[in-house]
Amino acid sequence: MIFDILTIFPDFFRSPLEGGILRRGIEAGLISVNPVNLRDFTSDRHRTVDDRPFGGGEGMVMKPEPILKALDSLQISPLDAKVILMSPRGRVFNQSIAAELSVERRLVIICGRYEGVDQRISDHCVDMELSIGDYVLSGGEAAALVVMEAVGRLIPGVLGCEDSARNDSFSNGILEYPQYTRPRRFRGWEVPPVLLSGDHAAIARWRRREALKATLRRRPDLLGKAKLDPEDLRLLDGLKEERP
Ligand code: 5OB
Repeated sequence: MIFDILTIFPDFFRSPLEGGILRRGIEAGLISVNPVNLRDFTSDRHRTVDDRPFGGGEGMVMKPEPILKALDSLQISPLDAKVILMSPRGRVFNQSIAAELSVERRLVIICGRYEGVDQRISDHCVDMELSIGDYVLSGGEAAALVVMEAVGRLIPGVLGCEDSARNDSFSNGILEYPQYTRPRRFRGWEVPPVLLSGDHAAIARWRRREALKATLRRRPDLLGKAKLDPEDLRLLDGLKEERP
């Protein structure tokens, strides 16, 4: 997978690419990241990438020319790449969009700044606008990093087998069960005894119930789409009874 990142802050991506999952993918030759500086595609002395909005109003808008020139320089064919604009107006990113994008050969990610990007870029050059949630950011760079990490780890071979099995936990649509490690007793706080019992079936039942309980209490919105079997539904009925 090639990630081309169009940004006025190419250095923003330096240290995140030097460690973690993206670095592993890069070293294994499965991922390459190409930060493209939009200022390299300006032709004035001040390397201007923004201008005042037509119609008046606060703030500045990203000019279309540098973005279009940067896109042209990549010589992408529409068949082997998707162009994504990071924007608070986009579809809200989630695990199923990450999975959808992980099968692409190349993702071009445009990071907006200022009050936004000239709409003609969206209308004529972009395949998908993505938001990472309902909050204000000064630019799309941090959002682009989130997308790269979530997509990158789904590319076959990027994670070790142990980690890739753990993907399945969020993919079945509910929250994780709580985890504990040594010591058994810490400042008087005990680990749930069932986890020390050696009874693997009992442990699996306890974990499923705790996962359902956490989801019901914290993220009931997830239960509508989750893959639940009849035993899960029975457990949920019990949990709803005991709910404070
Ligand atoms: N806020 N997702 C949430 C975003 C965002 C702001 C962005 C881009 C994606 O750019 C300013």
